[in-house]
Amino acid sequence: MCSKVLPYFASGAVTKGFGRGSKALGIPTANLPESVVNNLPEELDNGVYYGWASIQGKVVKMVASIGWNPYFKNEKKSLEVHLLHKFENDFYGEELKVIIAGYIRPERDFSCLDGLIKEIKNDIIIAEQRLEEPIVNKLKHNDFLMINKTND
Ligand code: ADP
Ligand code: RBF
Ligand code: MG
Repeated sequence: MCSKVLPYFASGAVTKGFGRGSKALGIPTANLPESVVNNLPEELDNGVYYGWASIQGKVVKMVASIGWNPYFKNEKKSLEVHLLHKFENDFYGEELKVIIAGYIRPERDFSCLDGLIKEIKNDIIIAEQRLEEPIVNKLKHNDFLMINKTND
């Protein structure tokens, strides 16, 4: 993985995803709009990443998946973000900003859903650790995440 495009900054309104009930699996993923996905640089390989996100004025850790989700054989590329924070309500339509800070692994196929979920839980452990490293940790203070689009 060539990291010259990292950290990568992206933002957009949270859209409806594939509705496969990833929430039921305990891993809801906020999907970014197609326009954001289509504008991702070629150098940003498909795969799993960690970084920071801001939503509703809060900055939280995140893990993200970029690609075609081989396990589900998607026909559309997606950028899905699982925020490492418990939210009481959905936030469809709200502005989500992300700083994709580092790469974890390529996307893989799995022989069962259980295997995929275990791998995602491991991605979360890796993300939690890497986001504590000083250089990566300080990205959470980046203006990109702080500046609110509204004028209040
Ligand atoms: P969809 O297929 O529409 O993306 P999901 O089952 O993946 O549906 O759920 C994603 C939605 O859940 C998000 O768009 C957001 O509104 C909500 N949500 C609640 N908690 C989280 C979280 N921790 N991370 C990401 N999304 C969350
Ligand atoms: N889908 C895959 O097909 N293969 C993967 O390796 C994979 N890794 C993921 C890692 C993370 C951190 C996240 C948030 C999602 C990943 N997905 C992957 C996408 C997953 O299939 C999708 O979010 C499902 O809807 C979860 O049930
Ligand atoms: Mg989703």
